Amino acid sequence: MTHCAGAAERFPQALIDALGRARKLAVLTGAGISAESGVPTFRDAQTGLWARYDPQDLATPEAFRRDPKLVWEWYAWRRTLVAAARPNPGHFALAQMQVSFPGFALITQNVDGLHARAGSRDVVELHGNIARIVCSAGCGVVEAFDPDAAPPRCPKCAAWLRPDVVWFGEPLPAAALESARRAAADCEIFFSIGTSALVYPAADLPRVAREAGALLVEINPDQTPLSALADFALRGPAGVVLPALLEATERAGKA
Ligand code: BV8
Ligand code: ZN
Repeated sequence: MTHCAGAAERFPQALIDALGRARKLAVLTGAGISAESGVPTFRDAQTGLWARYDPQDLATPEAFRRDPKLVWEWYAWRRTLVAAARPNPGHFALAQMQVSFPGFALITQNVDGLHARAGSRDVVELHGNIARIVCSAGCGVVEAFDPDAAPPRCPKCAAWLRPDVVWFGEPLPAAALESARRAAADCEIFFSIGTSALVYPAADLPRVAREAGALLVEINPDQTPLSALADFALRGPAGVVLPALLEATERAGKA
């Protein structure tokens, strides 16, 4: 069921009723929820200097081995974008939902840390966090390094430092993936918000939830491969739809 939702629009009553009864929600977010904070999505044309690179070519161990300086500078540019960004009403609505619903799991593919900055707790970061810097040879998180080196070297073993994100071809953190799969299997309503549903294994999670009997709600201005599977496809920007949905749920006497 597709629904063009926005602040002025009414939501399907069946969705409001389901939210009124639900105790356990699981939410998966992608780059789209940070679009209204000014953080380019993964499949947006990168702006300026980076317009000629495909993020999927740069977010790989091969690219880092081939040209560590280019990859390090791409992430340094993205870190400045993220540091200048502010959480938007979509992030804040999810932080509010975590308070309103007894069971609420927030799983993100994003590496920008904006959910935590909006007040969400226990965020499951499937693809890591761009603000954390680690040794590429496994010494762990490195707090202090030469700001002018691109990339800097590990103070312990002199290997290149890298952002603590999951590159294509790398496994996701096992604990994060396990907790995301458990939340998806256990929830009554699963939200897929601002993701093109193309990157695995994150893109498996809505199907895990659906097969376990959950209602599937998609919030995205565009169609995705998941839309046909969704019980409710809310067509609109997350920063508008989520606050409106939360308000409609509160008006109906829940949350
Ligand atoms: C792995 C961190 C195995 C880095 C990222 C099947 C099973 C397993 C793996 C695979 C598989 N098939 C293929 C693979 C390989 C690959 C993969 O999935 N490839 C895809 C492209 C086919 N997967 C992997 O490599 C994963 N690793 O499986 O390893 C393994 C196991 C053991 C041992 C060794 C190996 C790793 C995947 C993680 C890659 N890292 N990010 C970084 O950020 O630099 S993924 C990257 O894409 C970002 O995290 C991003 O979040 C993610 C997904 O993109 P989206 O978030 O969906 O963003 P996108 O731009 O695509 O879409 C935005 C959406 O928002 C759009 O739909 C748009 O309409 C919408 N939107 C726009 N504005 C708004 C909005 N929505 C709401 N409101 C708005 N205002
Ligand atoms: Zn090291």
